[in-house]
Amino acid sequence: MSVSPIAARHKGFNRAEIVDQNFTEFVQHWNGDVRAKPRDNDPILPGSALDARGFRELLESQLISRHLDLMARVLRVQNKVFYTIGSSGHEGNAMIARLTRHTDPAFLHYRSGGFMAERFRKLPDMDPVMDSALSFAASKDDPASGGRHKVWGSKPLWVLPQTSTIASHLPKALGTAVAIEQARRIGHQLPIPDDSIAICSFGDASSNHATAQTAFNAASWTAYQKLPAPVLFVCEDNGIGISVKTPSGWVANNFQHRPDLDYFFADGLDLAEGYAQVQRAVDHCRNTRRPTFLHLKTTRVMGHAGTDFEIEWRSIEELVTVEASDPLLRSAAIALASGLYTKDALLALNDTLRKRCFAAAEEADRRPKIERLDDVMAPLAPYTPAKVKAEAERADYNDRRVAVFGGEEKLPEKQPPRHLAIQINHALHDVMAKYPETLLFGEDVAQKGGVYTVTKGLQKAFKGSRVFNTLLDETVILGLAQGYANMGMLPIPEIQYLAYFHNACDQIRGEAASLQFFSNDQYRNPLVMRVASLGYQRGFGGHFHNDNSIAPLRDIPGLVVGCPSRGDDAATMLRTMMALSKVDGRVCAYLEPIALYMTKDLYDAGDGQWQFVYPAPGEAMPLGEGRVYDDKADDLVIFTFGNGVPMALRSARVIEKELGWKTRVVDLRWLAPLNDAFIAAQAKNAKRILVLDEGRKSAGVGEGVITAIVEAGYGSTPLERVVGADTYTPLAGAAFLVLPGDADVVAAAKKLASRK
Ligand SMILES: Cc1ncc(C[n+]2csc(CCOP(=O)(O)OP(=O)(O)O)c2C)c(N)n1
Ligand SMILES: [Mg+2]
Repeated sequence: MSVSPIAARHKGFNRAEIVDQNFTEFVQHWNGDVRAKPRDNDPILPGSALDARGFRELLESQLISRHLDLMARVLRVQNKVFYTIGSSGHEGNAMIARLTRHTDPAFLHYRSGGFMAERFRKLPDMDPVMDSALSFAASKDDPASGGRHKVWGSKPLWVLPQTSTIASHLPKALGTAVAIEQARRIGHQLPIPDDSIAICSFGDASSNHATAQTAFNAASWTAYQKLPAPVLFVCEDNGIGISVKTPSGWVANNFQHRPDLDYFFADGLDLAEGYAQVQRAVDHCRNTRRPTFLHLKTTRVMGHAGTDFEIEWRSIEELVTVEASDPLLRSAAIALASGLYTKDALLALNDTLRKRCFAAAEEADRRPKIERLDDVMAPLAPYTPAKVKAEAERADYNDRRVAVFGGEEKLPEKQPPRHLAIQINHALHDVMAKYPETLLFGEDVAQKGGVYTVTKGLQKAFKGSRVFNTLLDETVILGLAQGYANMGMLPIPEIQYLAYFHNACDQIRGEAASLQFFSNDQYRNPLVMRVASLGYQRGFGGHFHNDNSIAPLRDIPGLVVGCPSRGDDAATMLRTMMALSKVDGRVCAYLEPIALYMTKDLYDAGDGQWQFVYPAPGEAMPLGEGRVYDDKADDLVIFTFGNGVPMALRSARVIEKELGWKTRVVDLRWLAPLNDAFIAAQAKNAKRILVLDEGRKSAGVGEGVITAIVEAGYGSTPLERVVGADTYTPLAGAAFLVLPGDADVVAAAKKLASRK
């Protein structure tokens, strides 16, 4: 590419100013042939698929995007704007917005100013400039995130806000595409037209990310089986990621020949040329319902962000070359050559939009900011207890459950007490009967019924469109869940083992749990993630099947984490989690203690005391409510959960025999958020306290329990903690050296007894 003589004259430090000046000077110095002014419906240039009206609007969208960037650079230093990652060089993505509908859900790259400005045209009375300015200014009035982040997002325009983790939005975009198609098969009414497509844009460097690759792979895997997945992946290739160049030709080379991911190229630097190319990709995706990869050529001017002084690490020649590829220069040339604009008219348009962006930003700066912590957190974890309770206890689906369980007399509440695995299985049948929009999926959950047969029979009862195996990829499983949720369904994804949640943690941490926060609760992705969890398996050893760390779940803002230790609690907790999702849009993690799945006895072999009667619908467990065994006892109070509950109950017997103490066992049941008030109330009259936490010593639940006790003023109560060691769990019997056992609980009680 030849260096623009205009650009070459400018060797200054502030590239934003230079890029801005380049446009003006380019227009002033332009001296090509001018055609007769086209009418609205005429091609903008001979042979172009884009008409003059379309070009005029796209050009305006491009200029709005550019001037928002320029405004941000200027006002950032005045502390009026708090974000400077721009869209300059990528404004051609406006074509994608023009060629799609505002009801096609969009998950966008952070350089989507052009796309947004254009999509705003799809609905009347919307103002891309003011809305964007409010987001740049982190104003409470920002209609996308309420001032929580600079995001591209809009509820009426179906742009689900993205944070800045690159690639993490691809799995849920694919999930949304799959959900659009699956809705029909389960009789679910979509909130958007049936032939919608999901749009997902990202950068060239991001296309290499594992999370992106997993989405491409899953898209191909889907299409390979002739299943529809109408997702339009848009790779905005500017040839660089911050400062690392993408090898020339890599994106085309990497994606051109992927089976079942249909590749299209479009020149995003040239509206007249690129429009038909984008149109081909969009039409292909919409008509064939196949995953489509649109390789959109872009460039990046003005650096990665305002903080990126490219001149410090790139040669001026290179910078000038890049700046010469600015798509706005090409658009200016088209505008002038087509006769649509005179030089004066184009410069006037440029100036008008510059002023409009600055005026909006100054106005946004005068608008209120978030000033109270409560306001920051308001959309993070909405909770309407009365509604949740009513929904969890709602039992108006008797006909459906009778059909599912095979007759009135076969209803699970009419059966003898059973163990955890069976009661979870019953509870799943029940919630799937209750919520026709519920889907259950994961690895091996269908015909096999899961590794532990917990999901046995569900596929038969609810058919393959509602209960199905996914490919082996936790990131995709959780991406699919978000996609279904985005389309109004109530997904129950399964993670086969807790250790494998960690593979995909960001899908909950960075994405699902953050959506309500970053959209000011305008978007919700309710889901209940089931995870086979924790240690103590005797038959199936080793760390990865016995992972006992829930630390990565506990600190995810807004996430609800629960762990039932017995079958009846499992049912009532699941009902509440489903209701929390349905009513308040919450993301929930339901941890199933594997070692208790088949446990039937408590004290002695054959006593059957760890089996419980299935609670009939109508009963539910309030969020945060623990279960207390022997609430009058106060010599010793043991706080625990999961496997710790039967362990504590067994130990209590020994302790009574050996120390004469009456022990109260407190099953927390809900692990996040911890119910500090409940813990304090249980600690209040305790003479001594034991915290029994089967997780690891560091960052385990026990730390939270002890903090709640101390903060409530009971820190002087003699206290011991029995907790797993800070290590991975070894195979075979050695595992039990690592994990707390009955003997450790009794020993800790004796230690308390020996204290003065
Ligand atoms: C998972 C993750 N890793 C690292 C980053 C930091 N980061 C932000 S943008 C970026 C480069 C992205 O380049 P590309 O995908 O080409 O997009 P571009 O900025 O060029 O449009 C990096 C490394 C991030 N946001 N997310
Ligand atoms: Mg890039």
